[in-house]
Amino acid sequence: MHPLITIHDDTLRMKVHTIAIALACFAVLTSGCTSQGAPAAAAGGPVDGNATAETRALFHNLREVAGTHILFGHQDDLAYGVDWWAEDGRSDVRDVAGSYPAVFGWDVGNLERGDDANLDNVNFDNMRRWIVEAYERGAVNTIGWHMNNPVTGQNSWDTTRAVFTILPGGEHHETYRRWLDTFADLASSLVAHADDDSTLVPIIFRPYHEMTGSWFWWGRDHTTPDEYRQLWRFTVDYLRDERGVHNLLYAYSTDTFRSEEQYLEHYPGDDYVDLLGFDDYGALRQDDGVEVLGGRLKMVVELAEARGKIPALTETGSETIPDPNYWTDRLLAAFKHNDAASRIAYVLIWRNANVERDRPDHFYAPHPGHPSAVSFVEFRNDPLMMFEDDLPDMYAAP
Ligand code: BMA
Repeated sequence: MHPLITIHDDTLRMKVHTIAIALACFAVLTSGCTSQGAPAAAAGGPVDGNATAETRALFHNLREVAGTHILFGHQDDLAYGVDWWAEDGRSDVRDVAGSYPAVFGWDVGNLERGDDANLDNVNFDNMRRWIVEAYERGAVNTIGWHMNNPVTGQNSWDTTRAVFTILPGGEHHETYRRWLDTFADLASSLVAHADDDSTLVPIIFRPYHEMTGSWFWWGRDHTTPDEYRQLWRFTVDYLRDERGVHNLLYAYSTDTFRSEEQYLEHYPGDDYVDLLGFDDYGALRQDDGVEVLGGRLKMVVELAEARGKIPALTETGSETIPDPNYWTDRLLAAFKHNDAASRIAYVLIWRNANVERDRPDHFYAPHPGHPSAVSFVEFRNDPLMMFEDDLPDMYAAP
């Protein structure tokens, strides 16, 4: 839990608030304040000072939950499983554990091309519907973007240098704005409770992930940290201030790293990031993986807590889960390796590719009959872990 100073006197509280805003504004005089007077992040809120009430509540509730529980997440959970495709209500995780995940991961790669479906063939209309349904059941949604290379039009693994071309003044900057428009339109179309008190679904937006690796065009060897930071800040400013999208939390998500310095090398600043995460598929393959992952989790949790941000393990998993005790003896053991490690807000397990339509042997969560199902149920029942059925109201103001 995060220690909070509680001020009970309302007048005093206002004064403290005003002084805090004045100090925060002074500190960022060059970068500007939000229309509410302070950079929202400096005032302890999300980077968007005009975030919707539900988005703000999600930010605070994720920070609050981190420390007692870890939400379990799964990529594309509602879209397909190892042996089914687009069956409404279906989920490999629920089939095995009796509850949906608490966090649903999605990817909008190919949205920028105007396609009907993403790079893994998930239809965008279905995706919108599933995101809204998950929210209405109380769960959390996060969206990543395997964006095509804006120079070549090839996929995100085409590492032709491109970041500098989409910055303001760059050759493909206008194209980039149009690409962001496709995302702004999607985020603004996620309307829940449409018949009644309609609200926009809050989304944890996780662009340009795994930049400490070099497999994507925005990766370490294909851009400078400074260009990366400029791209990030432009993206936030454009979506928030020009397009008026206010249902996003912004997640900075590296791949593996060896030090705090390396973790923060591309960090665009506290005013531009709500969540500090990392993707790690490598650690638990090593013999000392529990310690290695436990150590990285501790580093990110401490960095996030020092900044008032949300820590998370934004992607992980073991392809085909060869170790039947993976969930308890590896993953849960890493979360329990040290006190700090257990204070991440969520973990997201990668997707269960459909065997017939997509890729065989590319699944990361169990499906019925898988040898790790017993360990998964034990993991699901551990008091540290939260699935959808265990969630408190993540969208109520704390
Ligand atoms: C990768 C793999 C690919 C997939 C991509 C985007 O890790 O799962 O098959 O296309 O993510 O989801």
